[in-house]
Amino acid sequence: MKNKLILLIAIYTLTSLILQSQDVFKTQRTAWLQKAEALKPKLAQVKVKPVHAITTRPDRGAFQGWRVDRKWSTDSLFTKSFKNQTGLILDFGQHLTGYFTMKLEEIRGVADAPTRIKLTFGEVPSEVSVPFEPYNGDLSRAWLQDEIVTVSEMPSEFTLTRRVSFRYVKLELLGASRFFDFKIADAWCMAGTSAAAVPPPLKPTTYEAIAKIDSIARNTLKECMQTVFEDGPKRDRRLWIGDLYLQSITNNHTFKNHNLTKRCLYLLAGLSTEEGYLPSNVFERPGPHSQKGAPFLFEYSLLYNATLLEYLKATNDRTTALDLWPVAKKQLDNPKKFMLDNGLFNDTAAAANRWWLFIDWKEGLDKQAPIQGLIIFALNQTVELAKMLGKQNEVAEIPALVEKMKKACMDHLYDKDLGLFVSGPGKQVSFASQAWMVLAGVTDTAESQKILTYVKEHPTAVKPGGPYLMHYYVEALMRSGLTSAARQQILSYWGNMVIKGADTFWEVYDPENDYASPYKFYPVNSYCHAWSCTPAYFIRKYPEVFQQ
Ligand code: RAM
Repeated sequence: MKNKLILLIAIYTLTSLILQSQDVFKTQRTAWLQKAEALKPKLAQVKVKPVHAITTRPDRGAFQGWRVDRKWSTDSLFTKSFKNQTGLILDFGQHLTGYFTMKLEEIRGVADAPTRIKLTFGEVPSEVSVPFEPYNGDLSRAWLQDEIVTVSEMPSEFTLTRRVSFRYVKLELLGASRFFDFKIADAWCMAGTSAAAVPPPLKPTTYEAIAKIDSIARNTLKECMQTVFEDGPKRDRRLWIGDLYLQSITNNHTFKNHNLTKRCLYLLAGLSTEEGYLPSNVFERPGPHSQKGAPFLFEYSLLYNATLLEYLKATNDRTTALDLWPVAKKQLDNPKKFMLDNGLFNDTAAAANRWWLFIDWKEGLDKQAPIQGLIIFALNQTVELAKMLGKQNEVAEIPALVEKMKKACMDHLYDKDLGLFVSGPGKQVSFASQAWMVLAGVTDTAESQKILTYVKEHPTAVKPGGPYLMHYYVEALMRSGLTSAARQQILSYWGNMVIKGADTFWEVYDPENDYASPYKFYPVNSYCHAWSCTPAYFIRKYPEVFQQ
């Protein structure tokens, strides 16, 4: 027994020693995290006051069934008793991310008891209108931005410690003494962003609807640009690689805050696992850390490489790209892990091993073909990066792997009768599969045009579930020269959000279902979401298509 114990302890110590020595970036990670820290931006702050007081009312024709009803000036709120105005909503007229302050003052008698007020912040009207209880959502109930404040003295000014992200705030009186009366004397938000630059105006020839989409897309990105590129300033308020990729390419064509991208690239590298693989998302506070134990989001680790390549192209900052090259190279271990001899990635084996293959928020989407395309895309991007850095000898075997994987697409995933790529045992046809095959360069221009056209006509093709995949679909249209279809897609998809009242673009949008939510409760969706900002990228990168 004793011997067994000693043996176990010895094995444990040895394994932890081996594991420790296996921290592949042990010597670099501290410096990477220090660089990230040094690049932390100071936010530009503005004080913003509400523009109106409003109420909402149910309306079947309105987005999520709620519309702004009456509007009146804030003067009456700020001068008259709040007791008769409970339930009022302040409308700030724009999406804000920051700290909310309110001032309360007596207007009759003396505050002989505490006053309790509930504040509910919302990005869209439904969030300040529908009850949150009973809450059956999949994510923490605490993401919903309702806060109860108890004020013990008057006059009084308080600032919520929680950072909020909103356009509307509903104020409800939960308790006050009947021996005195008070008013809300003032309210404001100190709003912050790290997107300080003003991007150049669009050409005067730009169609009005496109200009509007561009301005909302920029606003979306601006709000998500805090001390990192957050996925959503309301939720999840953290850096995710997939979101970063799309934000950084849009930033390259708008705010050009390249240091923020650099900071994020360093932060992720510094928080890579001991094996050297990238976590899908990281938190900044209380100190930089990743969500240990979370499933490995395989494709996001690969999209890091694409982000680094685009950063290098936009900045020419070879020093950073060379510093981080080992991380990019390390990610290339993974695609090979579940690669079959025939060049097909074994998505079911990867998923069984707790790898998260995301592609889109879409129930029932088969991932086999889209992930195959995405891997090829990322491998190509990494080879391009290697070439720019003079490191092609370090990825010498990749081009052959790419060819093999492309051949596997044609041999096993292409349905000649349909003229489309199919995915999984059920041979599912989806927009995701066609888009990623195009972006992988599996098809030439003529073939790409065909598959992107046929998929639209296919009666049961699985459509994109949200703006994230919609971005890649539009990118695929652009890449195949279907530029007017790309323009049309942006006008109809993002344009439709504008018609439905968006100030910032949403995390999830299904034109056929305003209540769609991957989290089983639509108010917890993020309505200012990173990956929805890319119309500004397309509009500015291709002025000949979008600004004429
Ligand atoms: C959600 C967020 C985030 C995304 C991940 C995969 O939690 O919407 O933006 O990157 O999913």
